[in-house]
Amino acid sequence: MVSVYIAVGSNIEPEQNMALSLEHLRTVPGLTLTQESSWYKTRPWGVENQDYFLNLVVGGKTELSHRELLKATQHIENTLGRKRILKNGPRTIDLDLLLYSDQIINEPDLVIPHAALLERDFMLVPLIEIAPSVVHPKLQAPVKELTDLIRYHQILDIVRPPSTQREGKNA
Ligand code: PH2
Ligand code: MG
Ligand code: MG
Repeated sequence: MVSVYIAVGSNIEPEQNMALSLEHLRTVPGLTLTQESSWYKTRPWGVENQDYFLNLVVGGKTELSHRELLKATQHIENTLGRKRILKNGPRTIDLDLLLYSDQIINEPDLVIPHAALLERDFMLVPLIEIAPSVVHPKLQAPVKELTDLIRYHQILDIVRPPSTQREGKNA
């Protein structure tokens, strides 16, 4: 079993699609989610003339390989109607693998740690919220010490507090 951290983002019916994607992630065989960050309302990065995003990060344990996990997340994206029309454009759901164990992976379609993890606040801040001491495998430092590397400050608001403080968490 290894630890994994996944970033979730949406700006098409984001409340609904974030909730749906979490439900799907919880049903992936071989993956157990253990942590969910707050939900952050964020300004769109890249293509600015589009609706605001919701972003969060989940943490879990998995016995899947990184390829199996990528396949599972892509399947969820497709199930939720993800269309790849415009780079950085509107999306129903985007599932990005941020960290997989302490591994450094460079494959044509998968780079871990995620190449933008440190520069985008909507990836790093929710990760720090749930796993401040997790070590970035390239920089060999706890992620909580890497906030100076953020280049894009897109977070506007927290729209939902951490799930551990939410009613019905254990329901
Ligand atoms: N994802 C992108 C492009 N721009 N902006 C925000 N605020 N949040 C995202 O998740 C995001 C983005 C490409 O994946
Ligand atoms: Mg992305
Ligand atoms: Mg993606």
